[in-house]
Amino acid sequence: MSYSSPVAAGFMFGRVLSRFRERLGLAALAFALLFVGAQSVLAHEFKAGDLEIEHPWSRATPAGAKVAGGYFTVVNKGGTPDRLLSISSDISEKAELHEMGVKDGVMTMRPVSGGLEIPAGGKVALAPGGYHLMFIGLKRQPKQGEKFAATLTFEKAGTVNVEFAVEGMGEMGGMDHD
Ligand SMILES: [Cu+2]
Repeated sequence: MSYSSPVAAGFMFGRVLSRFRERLGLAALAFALLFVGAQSVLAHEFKAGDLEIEHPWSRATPAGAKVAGGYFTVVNKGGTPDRLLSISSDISEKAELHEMGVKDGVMTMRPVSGGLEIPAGGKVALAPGGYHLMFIGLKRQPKQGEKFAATLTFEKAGTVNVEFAVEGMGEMGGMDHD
């Protein structure tokens, strides 16, 4: 079979696409879009200078919750260390970098002062149970499936606009902070 014109090719493509959609459903279509779109649906990353910020994500929060966590991995491909200095987002009054640890047998969180170093050629993961961002004073509840914008400021790489993908509440979704 050959396509004699772009119009015919487009028509055939449309036919194939609609049949494909019928047979495999929307989930498969979303997966197919991974290979078409510039930015993927499931994984996403942001670049600034030598830094790559991989898959920023947050959790949906129960109604009335005042805080939400923020997580991602920063990869430093450069030859000098950098430092995450500050975070801001329209979703909350303020955002802090926190560290989780055990003090006197009790899990505690405390703000990290002086920023978080991203070693040269290394990476740092912000994840539940360790370093994380805290969006404090939520202006609304982040909903599962949406993305919200935030700005990260690094000492050398400067300011990076990222989007946090909101995932389900999960086991630790209701954790409290002071
Ligand atoms: Cu915290």
